[in-house]
Amino acid sequence: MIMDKSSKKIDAKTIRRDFPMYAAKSGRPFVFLDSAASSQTPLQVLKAMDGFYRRCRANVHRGMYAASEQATEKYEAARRRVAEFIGSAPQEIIFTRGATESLNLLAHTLSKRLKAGDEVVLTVMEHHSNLVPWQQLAKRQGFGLKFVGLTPEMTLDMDAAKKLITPATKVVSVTHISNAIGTVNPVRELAALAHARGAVIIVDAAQSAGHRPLNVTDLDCDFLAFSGHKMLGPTGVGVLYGRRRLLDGLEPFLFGGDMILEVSLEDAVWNELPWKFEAGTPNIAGVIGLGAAVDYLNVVGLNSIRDHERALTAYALEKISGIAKVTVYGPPAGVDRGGVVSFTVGDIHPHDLSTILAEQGVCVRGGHHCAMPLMRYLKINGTTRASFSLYTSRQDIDALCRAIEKAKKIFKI
Ligand code: C6P
Repeated sequence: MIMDKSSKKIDAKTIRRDFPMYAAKSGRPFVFLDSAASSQTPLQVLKAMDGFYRRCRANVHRGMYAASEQATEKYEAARRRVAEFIGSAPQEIIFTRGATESLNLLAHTLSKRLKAGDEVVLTVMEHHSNLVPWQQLAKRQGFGLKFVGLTPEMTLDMDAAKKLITPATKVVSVTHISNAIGTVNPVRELAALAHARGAVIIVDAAQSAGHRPLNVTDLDCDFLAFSGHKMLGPTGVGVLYGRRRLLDGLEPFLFGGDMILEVSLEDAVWNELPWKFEAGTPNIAGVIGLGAAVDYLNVVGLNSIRDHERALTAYALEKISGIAKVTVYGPPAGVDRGGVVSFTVGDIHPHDLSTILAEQGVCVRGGHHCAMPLMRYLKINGTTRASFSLYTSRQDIDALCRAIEKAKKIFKI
């Protein structure tokens, strides 16, 4: 696999040849600005999954026959590629259904050790998947939750984080990049604060994986979660990374199938890592597709993708905030951001605005983005969000701006 570590200018028009959705005819322009919800999938990923179903359709780790052995080899090869993608060992990569399942797995297994007086530190910008599991478990078990707020620039308030992370803190769990406002959190600094207090740190990388280089050693995180479908892979597959020594000490989350080494009627012995956490038949085609997505991203180059998205975000911030009656949320231009621009237009409800934009072929997300507490914190009911990927072009952003102007005319603002 050729990994391109340099940064080359991405030509979205050329990239789009690999994405069949851009060739599908619907009678409307296809201005796709909703990659934060789910990305498009390139042919290379579709082919890899098709190859599994056509040529080695069998279960993994079970059959002694060729098809099963080939399926197992492809499945484990994908694990090695994902491990390399984030700088970990293959034993530290657990395949799940997505970031939500990875985060639930962690909350359930880690909270078994928590008791009244212990604390988990989150931020006000967490996606519900990294909030609700902790909230529910805190109610059941009596441990406390603390939330780091934002600065006026909508970056994480690190002064508050320093005060909130104390010897009572056992877990710090933060999003790497906010799906709702694009804030990039200083994970390495947070990891240092957590580790100094003897706590572990979980990083929700759902919005950073596939958008910029990701390395667990550089981040110094203990656990990391992400989804395949947001990084050009198929739906229904995700990743949980954990430091080996920590995963070794955790109880499994789900029971049955491959996670077991030996069972008697009375008890069971768990398989070794990573299979200890992979109960039942996994999403084999999904994992193979995810491996192909990693290959695709590596060939284009994560630095190039990051720089492409940064340039688009700067362009979008300038163009969108230049429209009268528009309020843009998130860090100002010049501060590092994910490829997400969230905004409101006058008092148009974000659902109404996204419907009008959709009529013009512009696909965005409108609403609370599964980050309702953040919306409340910002004192708004939601935003309209445009989000980018390697196939996004400046023309898409121009089309969005024209569609916003049209919506303003319709709503007479
Ligand atoms: N955010 C969005 O439109 P799943 O659904 O399990 O693949 O990912 C959950 C998740 C967790 N953390 C973050 C930061 C996320 O952005 C998401 C998914 C989508 O913003 C769908 S709500």
